Amino acid sequence: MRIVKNRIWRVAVIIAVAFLVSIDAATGQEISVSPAASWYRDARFGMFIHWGPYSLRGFEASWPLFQGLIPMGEYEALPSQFNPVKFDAEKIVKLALETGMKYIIFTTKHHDGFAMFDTKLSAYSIMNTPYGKDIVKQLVDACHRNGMKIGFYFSLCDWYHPQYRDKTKPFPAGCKPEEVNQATWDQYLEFMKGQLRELCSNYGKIDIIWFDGGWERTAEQWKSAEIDSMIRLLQPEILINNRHLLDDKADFLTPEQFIPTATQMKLWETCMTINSTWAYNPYDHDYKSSRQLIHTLVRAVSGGGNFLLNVGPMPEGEIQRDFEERLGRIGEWLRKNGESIYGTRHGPARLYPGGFATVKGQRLFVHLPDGHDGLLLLHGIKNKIASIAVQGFSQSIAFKQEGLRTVIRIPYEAMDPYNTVVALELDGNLDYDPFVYAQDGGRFILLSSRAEILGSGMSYTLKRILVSYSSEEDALVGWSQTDDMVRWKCAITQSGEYSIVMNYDGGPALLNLSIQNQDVVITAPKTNRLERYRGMPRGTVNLKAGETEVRLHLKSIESSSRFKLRQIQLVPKN
Ligand code: FHN
Repeated sequence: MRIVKNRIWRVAVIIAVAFLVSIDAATGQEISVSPAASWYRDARFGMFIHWGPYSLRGFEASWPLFQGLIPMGEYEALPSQFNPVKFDAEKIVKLALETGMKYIIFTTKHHDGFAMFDTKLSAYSIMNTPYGKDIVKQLVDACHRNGMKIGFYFSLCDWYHPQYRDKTKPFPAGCKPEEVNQATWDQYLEFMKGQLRELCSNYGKIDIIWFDGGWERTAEQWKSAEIDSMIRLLQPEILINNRHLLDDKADFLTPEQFIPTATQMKLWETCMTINSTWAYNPYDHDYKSSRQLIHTLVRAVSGGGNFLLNVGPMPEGEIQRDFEERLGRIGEWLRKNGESIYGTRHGPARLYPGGFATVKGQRLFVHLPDGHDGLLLLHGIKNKIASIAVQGFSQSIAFKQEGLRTVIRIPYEAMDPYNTVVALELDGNLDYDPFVYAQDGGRFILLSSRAEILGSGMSYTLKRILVSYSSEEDALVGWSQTDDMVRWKCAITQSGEYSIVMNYDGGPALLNLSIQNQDVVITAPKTNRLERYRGMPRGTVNLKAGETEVRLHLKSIESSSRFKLRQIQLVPKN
């Protein structure tokens, strides 16, 4: 009883201190981070592993059942052939370490219900295969030996279990709540809680529970709150993701296969495949290049998120060569540039057009994708810059700082083939001025590349013409939802009437400009070729001097239309 009391006390302490609010350096946003999650926030990069008997067939985990690609009986017979004699947990953990990954998330049970661990609650497990050994235990022990954090992916839905679905019906029938009576469902929940208890009790310290498969029920039906509490009692410092459908209790959000562009108010982690399949698929050669994967890592971390990159081991337990090569390149890049990734916080939104930046104490890291012309124009740094260096390049870098503008020229020989990191040593913690100031004549040019993206549906696309900045093209694209919104911060010095001029392509669309408690409806008729990105007067607004937030959001757009915004101008009329 004392042990439980001790655990309750520790959980209480963690909750009591819970959710240290840290102010984000670049945006001033408050992000809530529990003390237990600080290692996770600093880790930035992890390995996802999807593996089970389905690897024998070289197709996706579980989903071929749903797609009718294999009869349930044939799929459920796969474990009888599963004997991954080349599985080497130490080798996989060492591969993750050499890649620069700080944690591993492993599929203990996917939607197919097959347990890759020694569960006493189901015969459908690794223990009843020719292999017959606990894969999860081997991996956990190797992680503990090597200082690698370990998390368990666990699917709430279980298409195998007779109390999860009505198995008298051909799958996928039988999974709906109304097809399973309450008593049977309660029995399934007891089974599921039992397996979670096994995973949280039998393998020592576990760092993350990565739920998945929640879509077939509600949080109430999953009894997610009860499960969340049970897990935290068993593993007081564990982190739990949001896929048990409890965002408020979740330690992090889990965008999948994309990088969110909007500022998130919680820790988040993008999970992504190297090709397009989570499991081993020898027919899927849709590989992302090492370059793309490094850029994705940089974009995720620059946005304040983590990147969880997936591998699907082959049937005998090895990782395919195509993946090992890419992980090797990423590891090389991180050995040279890791300081700009680990332990950093996201940098100012759009420090430079289309740019990505990370911050750690007095050091600001500006990330330049390969192909950048090396001419860097930064806006808004109030600090005095003590020095500038390029990671891996010994010579100092010339720069000119004039007020809030800093111009840097990176020599070609300093550039990295994938992503160049320019490290600015500041005279203190980053003091960033997000405001847009008037050009000569009092005109404000609110560039897309200076906007902070608040909406959910948009992506930021930059097509840079590497000739000079004045001809650079950038635009905010993908406007489709009424909560798609961007904001700028302006320092209005001259009160008076201003014309609103918009440079865009596409339409028709209807937008709303909110500024100093005024809402101006802006129409965007469909542009013809000559009007593309030309400044179009869209109305007027009276402004007072002072710091001003300008928000533009979509009111409506036809589904067949697209809208690409390059900039909004506020032009004084007098
Ligand atoms: O259906 C699963 C899928 O197989 C995979 O596990 C991903 C990883 O996040 N999650 C679900 C799809 O969202």
